[in-house]
Amino acid sequence: MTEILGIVNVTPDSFSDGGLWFDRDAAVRHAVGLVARGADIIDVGGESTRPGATRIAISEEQRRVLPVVRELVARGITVSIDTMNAATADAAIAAGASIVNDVSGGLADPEMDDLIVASGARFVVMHWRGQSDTMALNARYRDVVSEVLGEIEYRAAQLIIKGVDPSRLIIDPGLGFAKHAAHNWTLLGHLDRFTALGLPVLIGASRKRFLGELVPGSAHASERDLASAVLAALAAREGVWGVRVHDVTMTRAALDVAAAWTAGAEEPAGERM
Ligand code: PMM
Repeated sequence: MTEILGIVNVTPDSFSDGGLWFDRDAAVRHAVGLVARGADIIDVGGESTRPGATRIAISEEQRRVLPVVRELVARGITVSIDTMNAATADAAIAAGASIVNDVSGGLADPEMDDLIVASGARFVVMHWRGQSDTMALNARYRDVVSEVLGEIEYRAAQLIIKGVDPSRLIIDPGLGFAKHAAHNWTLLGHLDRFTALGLPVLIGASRKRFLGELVPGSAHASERDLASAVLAALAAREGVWGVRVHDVTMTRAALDVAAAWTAGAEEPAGERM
């Protein structure tokens, strides 16, 4: 079954849900609700990565996320920490987080690799070409699939050489990060190249701008949930390990349909009820 990572952004400015879960208790309540609706993992982030976002102090990031991580772990929830800072990842792991979801794949903080080697946590190697203020300039590719794949493989190999067991790695093409809509669709159309690497693949497409460009009348991010759920189902059929989403209810239904379809395909065609 495809894992659902439910997003909890403890930020005042994320592009789709900024400010909604900024208060600690509201963030915890929201996360518990996501688990009740079918999330397998909660991805907690304290810093917005939307295009043009300004970076915040590490102390402020930790003030936002650590109490939420602690509270969720105490309730038996599997937590992933969405951070580019090794110090925050370290503190979150100490608080019980079991996955570090670094949108820079370890490139933003030179301390991140060593922390991951030492920590035993799982690590998301997302494709990234620079902070959000330079992202648009870096969206240049001759062959987007081969370049994104090659850059991810290079990062994964560096981590493995340093001592990270491959079973701890998850890869992510980083939709929307230094990618225009056409790049995202080309990457999704060639997901088999990513799954063929043999590492679990995570897809984060939920509510992103390229879905808004496709679906008329979805100027507001929350109007992109149906498109996000359909995309999750198609990605699941391609064999991805997980999807990172805002609307867990719709995603759960979409993934259940995809799983039933896959099970149907495994039945002998001539079977009579
Ligand atoms: N996208 C965002 C944040 N974190 N993590 C992973 N692994 N993959 C993504 O695509 C990704 C991410 C930006 O979206 P948000 O502002 O809705 O959290």
